[in-house]
Amino acid sequence: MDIKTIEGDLQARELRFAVLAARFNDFIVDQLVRGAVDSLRRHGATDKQIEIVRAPGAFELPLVARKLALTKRYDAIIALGAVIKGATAHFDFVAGECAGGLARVAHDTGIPVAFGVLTTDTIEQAVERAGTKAGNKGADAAVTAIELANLLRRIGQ
Ligand code: INI
Repeated sequence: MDIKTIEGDLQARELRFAVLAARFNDFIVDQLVRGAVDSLRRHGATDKQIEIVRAPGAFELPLVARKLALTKRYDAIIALGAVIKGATAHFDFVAGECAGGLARVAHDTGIPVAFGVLTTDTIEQAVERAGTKAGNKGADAAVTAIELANLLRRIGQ
């Protein structure tokens, strides 16, 4: 096919990342951070290219992500958290504000924000997505962040 295709590769050697993690449910979120950092390293990033930033909970991630994006220090932000339904009645508000807020930050600033926030019914489901049966969603979000950062660069060139 002779059609020009623009896509982002998975090379992280020249990119800077903020790994933005909620402290709430840290026994899960720490595994997402581990997966994200491991994935960035495997794709060529050194530790100097990665900064880990902690926020209180998933609800606060959009505010902190916006501040980080506006510094222009990062090519992408990887937002990590775990909102678990069984543990809270205000699940829908926390999860909804978190997802919508993070999307708005990306749209408003042009800095990619990868969504690595688990929203599950049970703790077991969260454990499955944090490095056990169902992979590691932090690692997945990191790969998305790399691809998006490279894609936006290429579109901008
Ligand atoms: N924050 C989370 O990251 N995950 C949760 O499951 C959660 N629950 O269950 O309530 C949660 N709540 C805290 C919230 O994110 C804010 O930090 C808090 O409401 C203060 O603004």
